[in-house]
Amino acid sequence: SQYRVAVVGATGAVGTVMRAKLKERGFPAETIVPFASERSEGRELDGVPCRVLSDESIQGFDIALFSAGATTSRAWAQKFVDAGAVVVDNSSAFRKDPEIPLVVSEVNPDALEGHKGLIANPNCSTMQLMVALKPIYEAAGIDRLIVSTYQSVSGTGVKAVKELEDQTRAALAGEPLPDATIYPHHIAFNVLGGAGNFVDGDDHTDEERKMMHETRKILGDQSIKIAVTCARVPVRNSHSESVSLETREALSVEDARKLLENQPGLIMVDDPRTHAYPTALASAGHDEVFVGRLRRDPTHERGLQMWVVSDNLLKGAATNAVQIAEVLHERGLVKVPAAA
Ligand code: A2P
Ligand code: 11C
Repeated sequence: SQYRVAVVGATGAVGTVMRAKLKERGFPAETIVPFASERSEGRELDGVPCRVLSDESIQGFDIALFSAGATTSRAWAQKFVDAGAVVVDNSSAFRKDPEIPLVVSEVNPDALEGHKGLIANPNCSTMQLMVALKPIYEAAGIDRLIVSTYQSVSGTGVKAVKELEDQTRAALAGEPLPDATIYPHHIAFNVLGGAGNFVDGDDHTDEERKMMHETRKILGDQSIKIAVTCARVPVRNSHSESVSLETREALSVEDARKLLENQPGLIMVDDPRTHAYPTALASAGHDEVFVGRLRRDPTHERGLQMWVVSDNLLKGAATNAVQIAEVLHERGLVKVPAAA
């Protein structure tokens, strides 16, 4: 079958990659129609003019991939569903809704069965963590998790990439740095110890809360204890994560390594003798999640530590959204159930 596909947020950091991945992976699309804001109306992307969202313009699609921010998703995703399209939404708008599947394609694809038209794509930092935790969780359970992230600026969008570049250029030229506009501090030559926003006086950022909530939902285990610090670093692409975990049952480092080596979508890069471990630069442009530094936590007999890196625009966002569309296609789930 050939699907009519809409990409909402098609000019953005993630939307651009969504369009490229649909083509590169050979998704059976008859048309790929880009949607963006009024600023981009009529601009041609791959020869197709960008549309603005309206009750008329959204008719006639089978699938819509959304990455235009939570406000746009809240306003328009359900309207696409009502018009007959299955929506895979990359924003945070619907992830917490217990009725809406939150899916990492290699981790919990069965959650797609019985969907009601809306499917949520996890946050990028959670996404890569899930691929690395899944085989360990299945084998030995996870009692406690401590994660520190080192997140790239492309996770914030194209404007943040420009802000990093502009500040870096000014700093190298010995000029005063342009004011920080996207982040609360300068990002060039800096590390920001609270990626995301502090909402309503919370002592965690929303980005940290997402990882805590989404991890438990995707692994289907509310009893996992999880502590998170999310940091923003002056890196263009790929999030890196220091992960410490305590399994429920005994699991040797050797067995954990075998499990990770057999996990689809995951590549081990781990040889201390040659300084081989994943880096942001080396992982950028690849669809996989890369894991290295696997070792025993010397403070806990069931503790393991590892370093998890992945391109946040690819597996962390666009690739997984397209993989969800592929699973929907393979399982005959590209259809919106009739309203009850
Ligand atoms: P536009 O380029 O016309 O502003 P990023 O995540 O890189 O910041 O990109 C955000 C994406 O969401 C862009 O494609 C942007 O389009 C799109 N977008 C923002 N607001 C709207 C809106 N109200 N309706 C549709 N698309 C929107
Ligand atoms: C970041 N993960 O790197 C975020 C961006 O909930 O989809 C994506 C926000 C989201 O800042």
